[in-house]
Amino acid sequence: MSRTITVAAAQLGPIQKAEPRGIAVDRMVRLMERAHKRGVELVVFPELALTTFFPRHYHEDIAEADRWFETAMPSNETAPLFAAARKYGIGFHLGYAEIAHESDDTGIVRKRHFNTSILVSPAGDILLKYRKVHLPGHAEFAPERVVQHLEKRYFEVGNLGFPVIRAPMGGLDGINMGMMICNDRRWPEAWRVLGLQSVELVMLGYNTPSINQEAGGFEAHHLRVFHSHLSIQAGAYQNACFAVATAKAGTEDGCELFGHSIIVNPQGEIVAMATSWDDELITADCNLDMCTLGRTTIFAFDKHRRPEAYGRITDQVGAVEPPLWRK
Ligand code: ING
Repeated sequence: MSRTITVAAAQLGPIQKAEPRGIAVDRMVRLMERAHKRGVELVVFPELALTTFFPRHYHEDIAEADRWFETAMPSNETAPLFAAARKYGIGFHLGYAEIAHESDDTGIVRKRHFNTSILVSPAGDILLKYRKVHLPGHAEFAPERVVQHLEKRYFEVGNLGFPVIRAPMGGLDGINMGMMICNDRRWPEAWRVLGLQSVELVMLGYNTPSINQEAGGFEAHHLRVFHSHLSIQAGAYQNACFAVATAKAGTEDGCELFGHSIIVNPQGEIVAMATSWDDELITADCNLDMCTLGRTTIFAFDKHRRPEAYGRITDQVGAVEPPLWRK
């Protein structure tokens, strides 16, 4: 009997700045109902799925940005999601902005802010939590930008690493599941840390502008979706795992985010793709046995990796200049 689970990317259309969380949660519950009708066992919602992509908005008083964060999960606003999961027997991945009161590296307990995702069982147990490591953008107002991207202002770098957990999901008694968030997908290091923990299913949400917002050079518009798909397909192929990548899409207060959520198999093939930039459910049957081929041949890490040659990957942050050739 193959180890197959039916998964869905539950893509969300735009959430306007003025819209309360309840609007998004209602839309997400409707997507979960649709997922149930299609026999879906695990639903992946986007990054920061409860609100508009608020890092595009500058708050001079950073405390004002707390309005975009959740101080409890579940909460009154998100309880309907957990209730729907229980009602339909569906697990779900949710991205949201998290306020946590916990100690930092100096041991001081303080109010901390993270770009977070959780994996929730049908019973409502939080099986896994991840906090975004690769925060793109900038921390101060950037007047030259078309639109701000202030993730470095509002979030701390995630402090949970890239964890993988083996847990029951759907009809299976154990699946190796891991998460990353948006910009993380562009960094092969993130995929490989998950791959080195035998991940079988990577879940990620994203909010990605459909046009280049930095005045930093030409980039053809069609390459935005291409680069996203390229990163996810490569990550899945090179780590012999499935990936479910779910967009928050459409035009939020005049700023367009692209959709085209995808589900990718361990061969790097796109097995399902959204074609709208609105609420849309895409589904796929994932036979996890497909992970075996890659990780026992080309990507049998224990047989082929040479960590002694990889020192620069963890020793260095930025690139250095190479030595100059001399005859
Ligand atoms: N968004 C974007 C992403 O990595 C970005 C930021 C856009 C980076 C385009 C580079 C190019 O998809 C988030 N939220 O990380």
